[in-house]
Amino acid sequence: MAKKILVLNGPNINLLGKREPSIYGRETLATIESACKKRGQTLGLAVECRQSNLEGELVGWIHEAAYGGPKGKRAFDAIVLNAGAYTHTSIAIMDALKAAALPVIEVHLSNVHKREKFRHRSYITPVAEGVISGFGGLGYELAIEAAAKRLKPAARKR
Ligand code: DHK
Repeated sequence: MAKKILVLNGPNINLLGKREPSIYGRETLATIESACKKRGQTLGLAVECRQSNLEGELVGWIHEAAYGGPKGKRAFDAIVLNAGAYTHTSIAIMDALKAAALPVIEVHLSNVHKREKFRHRSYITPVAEGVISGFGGLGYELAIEAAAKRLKPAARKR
């Protein structure tokens, strides 16, 4: 069975294309999500994408990824996460990721380290496999690649 990746986006990411395009680009979330699914298909992975402006909903989806499968087992094998501004504030999301104990790839469209100081701190990074920041929508595809490599290290040759 194909491994499953859950791509989660947090607050304001639904406004991509309209929102501060000089920072976040003109690509819409729908375009990014379909590119993620295509990249997943190429790599033999099933990709599901969700977005929420609510912290608790993101926490619930992380729980579901880890424990919402048959017999309370995992429903997804890895999470690609852009938690938006919750990246810099949410102990609840960090704790949910710790509890889930699934591989997490953190993504940011912008290079957060070139921006305001409050964006330099991430509660996600300490529990993530790695971080991709500053490559716009491409970052999500790179994250899917990284997840594929993480999930099938032996099968993928480079
Ligand atoms: C997205 C947001 O919404 C911001 O709050 C983060 C991140 C950066 C991004 O670059 O994708 O600070």
